[in-house]
Amino acid sequence: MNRKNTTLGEFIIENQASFQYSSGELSKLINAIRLAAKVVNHEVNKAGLVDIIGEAGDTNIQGEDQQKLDVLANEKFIQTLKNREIVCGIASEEEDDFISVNSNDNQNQNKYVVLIDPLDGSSNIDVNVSVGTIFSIYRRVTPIGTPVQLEDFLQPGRNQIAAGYVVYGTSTMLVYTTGDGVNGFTLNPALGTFYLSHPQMQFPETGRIYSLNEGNYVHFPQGVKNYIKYCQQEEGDRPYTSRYIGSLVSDFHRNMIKGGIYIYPKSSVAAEGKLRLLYECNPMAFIAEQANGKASNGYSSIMDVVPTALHQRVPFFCGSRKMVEKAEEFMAVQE
Ligand code: P6P
Repeated sequence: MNRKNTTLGEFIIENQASFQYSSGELSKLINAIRLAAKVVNHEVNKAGLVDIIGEAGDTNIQGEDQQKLDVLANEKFIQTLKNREIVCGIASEEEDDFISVNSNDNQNQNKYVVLIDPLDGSSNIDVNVSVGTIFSIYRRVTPIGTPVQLEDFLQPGRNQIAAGYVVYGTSTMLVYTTGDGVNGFTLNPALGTFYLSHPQMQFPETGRIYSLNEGNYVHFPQGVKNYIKYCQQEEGDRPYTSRYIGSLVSDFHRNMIKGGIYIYPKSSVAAEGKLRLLYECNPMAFIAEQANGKASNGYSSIMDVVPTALHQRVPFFCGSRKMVEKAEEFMAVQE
């Protein structure tokens, strides 16, 4: 059911049956993420205030050591996910290794692994620019006990069963997919309730916005340079508009609504680009494809990349299908 103003809780229950693995556990998992998102949203929204107070010393008004918000977000999501007996392992941008949940229980059959970027773009916090949380959910491959990195975490993005993001912007939204389209929920802060505000979100087939850090132009591959020049030429619906927030979730979200492409390519200073495959690119790629968009490494689908390391980076081209295809044409020619 996609009735606007349905609450996220009602939506999860009403659509649970449509989820092929429906056993209620994924619903509990999405609910856990919903709770953590509300807690983090509260902290993000008062960050500026705390910082002002924090400048009086290196502790906050409660006398606690002031934690960096991305560390705090990491702890909140991990704590919330651990509390539910449905996750066997968690990987996070903030953790070197994955965290095994209930690792002393060799009969642990909790069936999901979750990979998260708890607060992407956190360097924007102190300049009051929107940031986001990104999550990716897989079914474990090993049948029981402590999860194994290679089998359970290093799965291709094609195996994801759910993915989503929270954007802490002018309003806070949770946008996610379980493989049956993409739906966006807006938080009513007065009630602490997410309401379905953007049912069945779709990327426009094309668009006029391109998002990348042109400050790195001199380091880009020739194909990217040629694509940028294409965007800037005066012909047909071009020149396009350049919009780059420095926060993947925000750039992605705007481009999904208005049409556009986000690019973080490899370069002479970043051999594989900057973004992480497992907890940034794969979840955003799953959402993009579910919204009739496209996500690639400039040559082939991101979700077909077979991961080799938890924090590996990949070049990322993502957005309106025709814009990604055009960028891929320029990447193919340069070789
Ligand atoms: P740069 C934030 O650190 C992030 O991972 C993405 O959210 C963002 O799009 C990108 O890096 C910004 O990187 O190198 O342009 O500052």
